[in-house]
Amino acid sequence: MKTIKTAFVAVIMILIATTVNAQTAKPTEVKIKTSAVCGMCKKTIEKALSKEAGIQKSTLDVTTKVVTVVYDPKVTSPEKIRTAISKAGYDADAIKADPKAYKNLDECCKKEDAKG
Ligand SMILES: [Cu+2]
Repeated sequence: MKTIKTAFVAVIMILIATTVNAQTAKPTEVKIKTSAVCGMCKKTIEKALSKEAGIQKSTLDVTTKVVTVVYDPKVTSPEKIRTAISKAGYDADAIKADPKAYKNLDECCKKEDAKG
C-alpha cells in the first residue's frame, strides 16, 4: 500500500511539474536566413509573419537577410515559420521560396542571382 501511495505522489508531482513548465513556456527566438533584398521584402515578410499564429515579433535585417522571429513554441515551430516565409515568396534557410509566390513578387524583390 505504501508503494502505491509513493507512486501516486510521484505521478502528482510529475503532473504539477509539467503544468508549471507549460505555463512558463518562454517566447523563443529563431534566426532564419531569407532571400530578402530590399525594404519592400522586409515589409512583405514581416507582414506575412505577423499573420501567423504564435508569432509575437519578427524583425528582418535587409543587410544580413536574416529575420529574427520571436514565437510561442507551444503554438508554432521554426519549420512552420520557414514555410510561412516560403509562401510569402522567399527562401528560408534550406527551404526554397514557393515558386508561385515568388513569381508574384515585385521585380525589385526577386533574388539578385535571378536577375538577367
Ligand atoms: Cu524587395
